[in-house]
Amino acid sequence: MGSQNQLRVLFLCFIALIVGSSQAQLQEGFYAKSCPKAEKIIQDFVTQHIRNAPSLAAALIRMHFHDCFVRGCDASVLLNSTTNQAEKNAPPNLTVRGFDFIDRIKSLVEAECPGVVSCADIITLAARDSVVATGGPFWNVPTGRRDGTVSNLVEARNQIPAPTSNFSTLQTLFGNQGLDLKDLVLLSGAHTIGVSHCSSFSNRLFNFTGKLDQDPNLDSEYAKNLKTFKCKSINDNTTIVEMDPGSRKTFDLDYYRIVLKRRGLFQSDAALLTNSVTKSTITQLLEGSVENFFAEFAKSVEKMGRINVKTGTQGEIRKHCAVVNS
Ligand code: HEM
Ligand SMILES: *[C@@H]1O[C@H](CO)[C@@H](O)[C@H](O)[C@H]1NC(C)=O
Ligand SMILES: *[C@@H]1O[C@H](CO)[C@@H](O)[C@H](O)[C@H]1NC(C)=O
Ligand SMILES: *[C@@H]1O[C@H](CO)[C@@H](O)[C@H](O)[C@H]1NC(C)=O
Ligand SMILES: *[C@@H]1O[C@H](CO)[C@@H](O)[C@H](O)[C@H]1NC(C)=O
Ligand SMILES: CC(=O)N[C@H]1CO[C@H](CO)[C@@H](O)[C@@H]1O
Repeated sequence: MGSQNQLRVLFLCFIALIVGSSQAQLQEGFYAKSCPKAEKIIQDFVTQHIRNAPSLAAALIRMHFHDCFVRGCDASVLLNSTTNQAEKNAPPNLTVRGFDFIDRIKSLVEAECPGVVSCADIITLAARDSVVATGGPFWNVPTGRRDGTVSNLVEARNQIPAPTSNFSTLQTLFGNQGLDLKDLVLLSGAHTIGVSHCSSFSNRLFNFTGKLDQDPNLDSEYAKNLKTFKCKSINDNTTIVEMDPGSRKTFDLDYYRIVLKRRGLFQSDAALLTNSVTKSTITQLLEGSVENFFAEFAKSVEKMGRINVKTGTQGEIRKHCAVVNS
């Protein structure tokens, strides 16, 4: 190596040092020294419990999405309301589940290494482990997120897409988070697992435009079936419906087949067919292998997991995930 090259390398190292110290980054194995067993504790707990309660997997990946879309992935979704109304109490969160589950993981991790592992990383890792436990892809999760101290209902209401969202609203809300149309399609693919309450889509069955009509973009046979066997009235807010009937516990490409058949439960699912880019992304995914979908899905979730993260000295490591440290 010539001395000029050596100098150049030295200079680059120097720059890297400055950048590195002023703005900490997420990194794989962030807890390798400070809490080497953390990832394993989380993975074992998730794997063990999802065997008996597979519906938890869906709850956890959805929680990660709701967390990241409001103030970044900072576990703000876990905070209880105090003087203000927390995200938890916003309409989209009425149906978010798994809070106790995260609390139980947190206490195991705290017992191993107190005050080290953030609630935000626990959600992110548990979401990945849930996808794995339902037969989906594994990916390495960069860690080092810190927990936020603010949770606000109005922000959740404004930033998390609603089941009634049309294409342009979805594009805007995902765009606001630095996510593109490909990410929108891939992340929506998580609807291959889990369930919905009738109330999240019953407008499409009973009163779509206020004339006691049905959404023409929902397959009419399927609508009839839902009204006969599942969602018998517009006031039913307790019955749940599988989003991928027959395989709600397996992570696969079915969601996209369902959407193409116009059997996605939400207007937001149907909206993916109203734009040429998202529509062709769906057909391409279906033409490709499941391995291809897995790799692409993992990339998009990893990207989502980087939204507006707090690192270094920002935020805090909460002691209890539901409350900020005093
Ligand atoms: C594109 C915008 C999206 C909208 C409008 C949307 C909306 C919804 C709604 C309304 C439910 C049913 C809630 C209920 O009634 O119980 C639901 C469930 C679910 N969503 Fe989404 N979602 C979107 C994107 C996502 C993303 C990005 C993910 C994760 C990567 C995700 C994962 C899930 C999962 C796994 C469930 C099932 C939850 C369970 O079984 O408890 N969704 N979603
Ligand atoms: C947070 O709220 C839940 C539900 O209201 C409650 O069960 C839990 O004890 C609260 N957690 C803390 C740490 O205050
Ligand atoms: C999509 O929904 C938004 C919000 O409800 C509305 O303002 C907008 O006009 C709709 N766009 C289209 C193309 O229908
Ligand atoms: C249907 O929607 C219209 C307009 O929003 C409303 O006035 C009416 O009460 C609704 N009917 C039912 C049965 O919910
Ligand atoms: C549905 O939920 C609303 C509040 O969101 C409640 O007032 C109503 O009683 C519920 N209906 C049923 C049938 O449980
Ligand atoms: C889990 C959770 O905190 N759910 C809350 C969602 O918001 C409603 C009020 O809008 C609360 O009653 C729920 O407890």
